Amino acid sequence: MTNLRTIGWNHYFSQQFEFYKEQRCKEKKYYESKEFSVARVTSQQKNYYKIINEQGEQPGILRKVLLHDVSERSDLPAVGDWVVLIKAENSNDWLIDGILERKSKLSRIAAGTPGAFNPLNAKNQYSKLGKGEQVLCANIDTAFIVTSLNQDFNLRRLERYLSMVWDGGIIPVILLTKADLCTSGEIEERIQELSTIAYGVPYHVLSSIDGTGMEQLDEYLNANQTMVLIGSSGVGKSTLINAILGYDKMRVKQITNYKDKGQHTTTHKEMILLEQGGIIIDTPGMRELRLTGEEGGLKNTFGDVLEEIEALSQNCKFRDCQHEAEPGCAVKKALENGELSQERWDSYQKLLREIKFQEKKIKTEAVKNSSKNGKKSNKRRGKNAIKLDEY
Ligand SMILES: Nc1nc2c(ncn2[C@@H]2O[C@H](COP(=O)(O)OP(=O)(O)OP(=O)(O)O)[C@@H](O)[C@H]2O)c(=O)[nH]1
Ligand SMILES: [Mg+2]
Ligand SMILES: [Zn+2]
Repeated sequence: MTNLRTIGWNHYFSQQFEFYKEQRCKEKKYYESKEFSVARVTSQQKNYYKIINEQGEQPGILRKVLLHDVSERSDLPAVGDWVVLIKAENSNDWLIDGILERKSKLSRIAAGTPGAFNPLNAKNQYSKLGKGEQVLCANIDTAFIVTSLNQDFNLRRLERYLSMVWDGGIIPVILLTKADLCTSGEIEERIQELSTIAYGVPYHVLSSIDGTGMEQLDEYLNANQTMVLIGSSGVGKSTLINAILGYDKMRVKQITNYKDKGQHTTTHKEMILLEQGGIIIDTPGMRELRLTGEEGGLKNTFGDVLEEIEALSQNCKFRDCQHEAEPGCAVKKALENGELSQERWDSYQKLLREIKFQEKKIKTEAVKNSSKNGKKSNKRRGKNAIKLDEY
């Protein structure tokens, strides 16, 4: 029998569950005679869910009403969500009635464009939810951003992952894999590069093959938390899980002359329950990384740049200097003499432009939709959706 606490149940959720029941019973007569229980979503493919509770893992069936009620994809359960079940009429089935509020979430814009949701065009209940924010997984404590120390290593990509994780209210930890393929000089170099972008983010140098650094993971693995591994395909996420478990549970790519030639091996998110309590979620390598979220994530990722700019701009000739073409700009000067990293500044500017562009686009769409549908378009959905370059 699974103890809910070992799969992440805590006070935050139990309080909400009480509130949920109360509200439901007040809301509709229908609920008054109902029995409620909770479960955590372990997998999701379209409308097919698997959930786990004290009785073990089982299929999770959405109440039809729920599908009707939601207006955006992100309102549907995602892996890691805690869902409330109610007992169906005239059967012993338990149905998913709703989601408890997420403590954190990892999300991105679903492939395609964040086209406006228009219920009038709905083909069916699922596709009506279109391509907005896609919650990859919910209620995560720690996100391991995995990158190999060799070919995959890319600071710009790491910045994007960091933004995504911060945005979702999750703590990032960077895992640098395949240490066995690098010389100590190369590793030092990588760490040096990393320190220019990931200030204050813990990182660990590992090798799943020869065991280097694996003991550093114990502090996370023994803390009864929900963790997720994200990163490009082939960086060794599944191999790492096998190394942690001590047996080959996950399928990994067999590469004879492994360089970084990984192709997608993991095809869907998979939740692994750790013996000591806690959960680790394996994800397929992300081919595209489009962030949703506010500038907040960006601010965290580029906090050091922002601080520097703020300090420097004290010396700009104009108080409202935009650091573009103004004369006497201290930021421009710092870039010229190398005091401020040009690459980092460019990368920050690029992401910022993308956010601004998306904000504008979303506003225009919102206006269009509200006049078309005669009602307010959903604000949350498109909010600050950023479409980022694909790697
Ligand atoms: N030398 C070396 N190879 C590794 C290490 N970790 C993983 N690999 C190899 O890298 C390849 C890809 O590993 P996977 O674990 O399948 O990568 P993944 O990140 O799960 O990839 P996707 O499932 O496609 O997202 C495999 O051939 C692994 O054997 C490591 O620490 N050192
Ligand atoms: Mg994998
Ligand atoms: Zn300036």
